Amino acid sequence: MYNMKKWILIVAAALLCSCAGDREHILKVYNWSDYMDMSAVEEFEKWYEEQTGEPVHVIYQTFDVNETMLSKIEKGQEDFDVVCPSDYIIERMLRKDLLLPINHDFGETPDYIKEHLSPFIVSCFDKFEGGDKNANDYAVGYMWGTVGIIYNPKYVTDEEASTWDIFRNPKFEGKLFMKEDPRDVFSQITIFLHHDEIESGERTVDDVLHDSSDKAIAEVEEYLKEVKPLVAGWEADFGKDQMILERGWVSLNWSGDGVWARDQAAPQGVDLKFSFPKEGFTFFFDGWVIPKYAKNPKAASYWINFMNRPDIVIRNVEETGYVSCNAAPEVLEAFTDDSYEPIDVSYFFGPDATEVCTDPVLYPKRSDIERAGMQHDWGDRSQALIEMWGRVKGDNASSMTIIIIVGAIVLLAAAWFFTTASKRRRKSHRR
Ligand code: SPD
Repeated sequence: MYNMKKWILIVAAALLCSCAGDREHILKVYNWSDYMDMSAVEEFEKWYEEQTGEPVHVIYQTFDVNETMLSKIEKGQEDFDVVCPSDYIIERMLRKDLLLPINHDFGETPDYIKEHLSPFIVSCFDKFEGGDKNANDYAVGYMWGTVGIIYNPKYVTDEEASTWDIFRNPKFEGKLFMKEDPRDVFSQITIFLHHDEIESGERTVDDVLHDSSDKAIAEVEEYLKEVKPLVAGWEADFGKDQMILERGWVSLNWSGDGVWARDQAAPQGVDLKFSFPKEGFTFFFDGWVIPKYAKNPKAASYWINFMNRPDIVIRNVEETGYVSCNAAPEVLEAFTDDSYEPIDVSYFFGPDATEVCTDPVLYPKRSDIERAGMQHDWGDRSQALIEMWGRVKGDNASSMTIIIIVGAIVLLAAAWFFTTASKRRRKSHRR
């Protein structure tokens, strides 16, 4: 028996060692769901081996909200090699010293990042509030976009969809979808509630977005409690499908999901549009970063570089509907389409791009971008927002719990009734 135990331990230790040894050939990627052409993952494995002579196997996992990803790294210290948080979470990770700098030493391999990253993205990353660190040294933009409203013009007018107030309109009861993302929802609603001050110049969108006071949170809480009875669902990623199926008419959503849903719905005869509400809105930047618990930072920086190779950029944009942070000429060409009116996207592609025929949801025109603001890390105040969200959503949870408990009691009672009745029948048969 003792020998048997000893052998089990030896085999387990050998297995553990061999796994640990393999870790240098494994790349753990943690990305948003529905955020990549998955054939690029396999292609990366081949490309990496060609470039470095070393094999690599990608383990690809997904998340739906920033906070899940952050908690796995911050609290769980999980060893993801490369992850894709949004702007304000990148700031938090910088401030908490959770990131490694990106190494641009690619040997003979071209540096696609430095070659083609949009100057707009670099200047926005310069404004990240990461303490004494510049976000451009620790993060490379992957996709960016805006938060707005996907709507179905069969049921909703352009006028109705031009304001965040649409979520309080009883006409759309049971047809409204809200993002299950406290921070993105908070930001749009607080902009809406303060649009008078923004219009009068008393405050800027940025001032309003920095305001994490109890008062600001209470105002949004009140608005959301009013909205809640009208909402059909709070969704992390299924809102776009609900819109295609016409179960939803209005959805607070990301522009990339707007493009994707619109393009999927059109062949089915469903028309979907995306609006940039008049009161203002936020834009977001999701970027690749290497957490400090990474075990394969070399393959991680090659991954980030590969994600900026123009053909991979184009495939990922086509697959997801989101707009890349990469402004290579091939990308501009791929998304130029004469069926659109010319718009000014020089802020993104450079001074020559003042009249480009491109999709204005994918690449918003300069005047729309000027109405948007960026979200920042709230530090310890983030907790107050999460608590408010819990209070707004909480009633749902308790009524659901009551339904489950009552359902379980009814089922148990029915089971007890039928078992006793059949026992009684069998007894009376025997008699
Ligand atoms: N399908 C997931 C797309 C991820 C988009 N990220 C948006 C982040 C906004 N804070």
